[in-house]
Amino acid sequence: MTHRVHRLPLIATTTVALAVVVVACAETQGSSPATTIDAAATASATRTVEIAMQDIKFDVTTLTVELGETIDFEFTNTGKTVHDAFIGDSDAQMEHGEEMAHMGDMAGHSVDETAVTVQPGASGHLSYTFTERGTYEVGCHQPGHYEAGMKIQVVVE
Ligand SMILES: [Cu+2]
Repeated sequence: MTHRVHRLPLIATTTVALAVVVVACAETQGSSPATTIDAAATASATRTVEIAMQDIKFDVTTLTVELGETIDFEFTNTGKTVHDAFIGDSDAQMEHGEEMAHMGDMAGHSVDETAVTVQPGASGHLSYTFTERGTYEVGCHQPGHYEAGMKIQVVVE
Protein backbone atom coordinates (compact mmCIF):
# COMPACT_ATOMS: atom_id res chain seq x y z
CA MET A 1 0.00 0.00 0.00
CA THR A 2 1.49 3.25 -1.10
CA HIS A 3 1.10 6.18 1.09
CA ARG A 4 0.58 9.31 -0.86
CA VAL A 5 2.60 12.26 0.18
CA HIS A 6 0.56 15.35 0.02
CA ARG A 7 2.66 18.24 -1.07
CA LEU A 8 2.23 21.38 0.87
CA PRO A 9 2.82 24.59 -1.01
CA LEU A 10 5.71 26.54 0.30
CA ILE A 11 4.51 29.43 2.25
CA ALA A 12 6.33 32.52 1.12
CA THR A 13 8.40 34.08 3.79
CA THR A 14 6.27 37.09 3.94
CA THR A 15 6.64 38.71 7.24
CA VAL A 16 3.83 40.97 8.10
CA ALA A 17 4.35 42.80 11.29
CA LEU A 18 1.06 43.82 12.67
CA ALA A 19 1.28 46.34 15.36
CA VAL A 20 -1.97 46.51 17.11
CA VAL A 21 -2.07 49.33 19.49
CA VAL A 22 -4.97 49.24 21.81
CA VAL A 23 -5.48 52.44 23.56
CA ALA A 24 -7.68 52.16 26.55
CA CYS A 25 -9.31 55.46 27.07
CA ALA A 26 -9.99 55.43 30.70
CA GLU A 27 -11.51 58.65 31.78
CA THR A 28 -9.41 59.99 34.50
CA GLN A 29 -10.32 62.86 36.69
CA GLY A 30 -6.71 63.27 37.69
CA SER A 31 -5.15 66.67 37.31
CA SER A 32 -1.71 65.59 36.16
CA PRO A 33 -1.20 64.55 32.56
CA ALA A 34 -0.08 61.01 31.89
CA THR A 35 3.63 60.48 32.02
CA THR A 36 5.27 60.44 28.64
CA ILE A 37 4.91 57.02 27.06
CA ASP A 38 5.01 58.12 23.44
CA ALA A 39 8.35 56.48 22.78
CA ALA A 40 7.20 53.26 24.39
CA ALA A 41 4.03 53.28 22.33
CA THR A 42 5.97 53.16 19.06
CA ALA A 43 8.78 50.95 20.31
CA SER A 44 7.02 47.67 19.68
CA ALA A 45 7.22 47.78 15.91
CA THR A 46 9.80 45.62 14.20
CA ARG A 47 10.44 45.73 10.50
CA THR A 48 12.63 43.54 8.37
CA VAL A 49 14.62 45.29 5.68
CA GLU A 50 16.47 43.21 3.12
CA ILE A 51 19.61 44.74 1.74
CA ALA A 52 21.98 43.39 -0.86
CA MET A 53 25.67 44.10 -0.52
CA GLN A 54 27.09 44.63 -3.96
CA ASP A 55 30.57 45.58 -5.18
CA ILE A 56 30.84 48.21 -3.83
CA LYS A 57 27.52 49.55 -2.61
CA PHE A 58 24.38 48.67 -0.77
CA ASP A 59 21.35 48.33 -3.04
CA VAL A 60 19.47 50.59 -0.62
CA THR A 61 20.84 54.07 -0.06
CA THR A 62 18.24 55.72 2.13
CA LEU A 63 15.86 54.43 4.75
CA THR A 64 13.32 56.25 6.88
CA VAL A 65 12.35 54.73 10.20
CA GLU A 66 10.07 55.78 12.99
CA LEU A 67 11.34 56.72 16.40
CA GLY A 68 11.51 53.62 18.54
CA GLU A 69 11.26 51.28 15.58
CA THR A 70 13.42 48.18 15.52
CA ILE A 71 14.86 47.28 12.17
CA ASP A 72 16.02 43.78 11.40
CA PHE A 73 18.59 44.29 8.69
CA GLU A 74 19.02 41.19 6.56
CA PHE A 75 22.13 41.55 4.47
CA THR A 76 23.00 39.32 1.56
CA ASN A 77 26.41 39.70 0.03
CA THR A 78 25.88 39.30 -3.69
CA GLY A 79 29.32 40.67 -4.48
CA LYS A 80 32.70 39.02 -4.82
CA THR A 81 34.38 40.69 -1.89
CA VAL A 82 33.75 40.78 1.84
CA HIS A 83 31.53 43.58 3.10
CA ASP A 84 30.42 44.73 6.48
CA ALA A 85 27.78 46.94 7.97
CA PHE A 86 28.15 49.18 10.97
CA ILE A 87 25.32 51.27 12.41
CA GLY A 88 25.93 54.63 14.04
CA ASP A 89 25.87 58.35 13.46
CA SER A 90 28.52 59.92 11.25
CA ASP A 91 30.90 60.50 14.18
CA ALA A 92 30.61 56.85 15.11
CA GLN A 93 31.28 55.95 11.48
CA MET A 94 34.54 57.91 11.57
CA GLU A 95 35.59 56.29 14.83
CA HIS A 96 34.70 52.85 13.60
CA GLY A 97 36.60 53.46 10.39
CA GLU A 98 39.69 54.36 12.35
CA GLU A 99 39.33 51.34 14.59
CA MET A 100 39.08 49.13 11.56
CA ALA A 101 42.15 50.73 10.02
CA HIS A 102 44.18 50.25 13.20
CA MET A 103 43.01 46.71 13.59
CA GLY A 104 45.04 45.55 10.62
CA ASP A 105 45.03 41.79 10.46
CA MET A 106 43.75 41.58 13.98
CA ALA A 107 40.27 41.61 12.48
CA GLY A 108 37.78 40.02 14.74
CA HIS A 109 39.39 41.58 17.80
CA SER A 110 36.05 42.42 19.29
CA VAL A 111 32.51 41.48 18.52
CA ASP A 112 30.51 44.61 18.04
CA GLU A 113 26.79 44.10 18.19
CA THR A 114 26.16 47.05 15.91
CA ALA A 115 28.33 45.62 13.16
CA VAL A 116 28.31 42.52 11.03
CA THR A 117 30.79 41.19 8.50
CA VAL A 118 29.43 39.23 5.56
CA GLN A 119 31.47 36.98 3.30
CA PRO A 120 30.69 36.79 -0.44
CA GLY A 121 27.60 34.68 -0.99
CA ALA A 122 26.69 34.72 2.67
CA SER A 123 24.06 36.49 4.69
CA GLY A 124 24.27 38.52 7.84
CA HIS A 125 21.80 39.86 10.31
CA LEU A 126 21.77 42.99 12.40
CA SER A 127 19.00 44.28 14.61
CA TYR A 128 18.90 47.84 15.81
CA THR A 129 16.36 49.93 17.69
CA PHE A 130 16.40 53.59 16.74
CA THR A 131 15.69 55.41 19.98
CA GLU A 132 16.80 58.90 19.00
CA ARG A 133 15.70 61.17 16.24
CA GLY A 134 18.31 62.16 13.73
CA THR A 135 20.35 60.73 10.95
CA TYR A 136 22.23 57.50 11.28
CA GLU A 137 24.30 55.64 8.79
CA VAL A 138 24.96 52.04 7.97
CA GLY A 139 28.46 51.97 6.58
CA CYS A 140 30.76 49.33 5.15
CA HIS A 141 34.23 49.76 6.56
CA GLN A 142 36.20 47.43 4.39
CA PRO A 143 39.13 49.48 3.08
CA GLY A 144 37.85 52.24 0.83
CA HIS A 145 34.23 51.13 0.75
CA TYR A 146 32.70 53.77 2.99
CA GLU A 147 34.73 56.42 1.20
CA ALA A 148 33.43 55.09 -2.11
CA GLY A 149 29.89 55.67 -0.87
CA MET A 150 29.02 52.25 0.48
CA LYS A 151 26.60 53.49 3.07
CA ILE A 152 22.91 53.82 3.82
CA GLN A 153 21.47 56.98 5.26
CA VAL A 154 18.90 56.19 7.94
CA VAL A 155 16.62 59.04 8.96
CA VAL A 156 14.75 58.60 12.23
CA GLU A 157 11.54 60.59 12.30
CU1 LIG B 1 31.83 46.96 1.34
